[in-house]
Amino acid sequence: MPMKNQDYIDLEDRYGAHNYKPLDVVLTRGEGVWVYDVEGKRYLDCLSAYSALNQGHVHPKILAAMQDQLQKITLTSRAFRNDQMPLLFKELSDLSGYEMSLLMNSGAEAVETAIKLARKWAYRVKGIERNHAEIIVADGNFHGRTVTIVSFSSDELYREDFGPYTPGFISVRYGDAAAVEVAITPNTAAVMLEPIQGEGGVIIPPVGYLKKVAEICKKNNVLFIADEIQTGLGRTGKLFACDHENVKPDMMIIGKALAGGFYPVSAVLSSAKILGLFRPGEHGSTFGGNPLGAAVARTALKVLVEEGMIENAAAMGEYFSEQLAEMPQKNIREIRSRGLLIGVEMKTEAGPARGYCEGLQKKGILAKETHDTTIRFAPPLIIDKAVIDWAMPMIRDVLAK
Ligand code: IF1
Repeated sequence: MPMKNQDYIDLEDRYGAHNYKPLDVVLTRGEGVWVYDVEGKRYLDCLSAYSALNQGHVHPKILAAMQDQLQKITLTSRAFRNDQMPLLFKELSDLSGYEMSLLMNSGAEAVETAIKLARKWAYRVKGIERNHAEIIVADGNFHGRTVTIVSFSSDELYREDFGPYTPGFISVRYGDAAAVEVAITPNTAAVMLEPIQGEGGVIIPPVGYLKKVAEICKKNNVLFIADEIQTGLGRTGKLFACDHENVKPDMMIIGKALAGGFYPVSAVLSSAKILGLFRPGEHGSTFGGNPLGAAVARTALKVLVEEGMIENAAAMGEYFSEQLAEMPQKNIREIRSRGLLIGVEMKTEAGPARGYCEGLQKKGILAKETHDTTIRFAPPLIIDKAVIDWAMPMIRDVLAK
């Protein structure tokens, strides 16, 4: 007897830590916007691994690049050099306009890197007394799971049992630039924000917020750090979500789709003045900048740009959101979207978002709730109008129930 969905679920429950509550679908294959479970059922992926799959599942060109690199060399460590990482540095710089970058693996590691760098800048350049640097963050933030990062989370679920906490963070209301200004002290090193809060529920700040925060930072000699791990690399219809306001943060953090879902690659992008502060030995990672990840990321960036995925995200995002807005709205409180990052907040009386995601799953659409009331739709950026037209009647059915 071949194993069924439930057999895998039982094994996972029995032998794996229970730090997740996934939908009960066991995927075994993916192709473009589609995924298939172990019983052969097809689903439209409307989560894209939280935006790590902007290029779609198993993009053939990224696959070829990975297979090619796998046969050459996978890991050198940074004790030696490799011939892929420098090309990725150059291509990242050409694409983003930032002078330099530093490569890590997970998003949380890149966030930690940015925090370390901001503190170092505070002591070495700004002249803040050592161990006194403060970083301003926003209520409702999500930047990862390390102890330092959960230290400034406002979600008790992420934080409660994991103290003692790392000091040096001040959290202010998201979307309120004046609150940032009030929180600045002579010890402020940086302000770190998501341009749109993903986990927070696709919270889009008021127009002008990022611009104002950037100006406040500049005026007060404070670094502005954008966490674009989820919003970057085309998700919102521009390369970076900050581009919608023509804001260029002092540090830009990216991850997820940087390697198209094939491999964990993250990066901090910045100026030579800031990134140049790290001296040999002060920071690093066994796998960071490895040739396999670098080769994969180079191709993942290339297809993102050359195949017009960023423009497609803008066009299809608009179409998807319009279609959602035309549906019966009796259960819907608000639709928030930028490009293909779409949050549908349900009315509280309409019941938990989880139930709607389970309803969508039955129809062959995979979406994930965030918090109790918001359904997030974030398909790969290669989705087309025909697929949206296929999905929409089912989304309408489920959301109108
Ligand atoms: C999980 C959430 C999304 C991120 C931003 C840093 C990181 C993330 C803006 C850390 C990661 C992930 C982590 C993943 C689920 C997912 C998530 F619901 F948990 F919050 F996307 F919304 N900055 N987000 O969104 O990156 O270290 O994970 O590579 O299950 O924790 P990472």
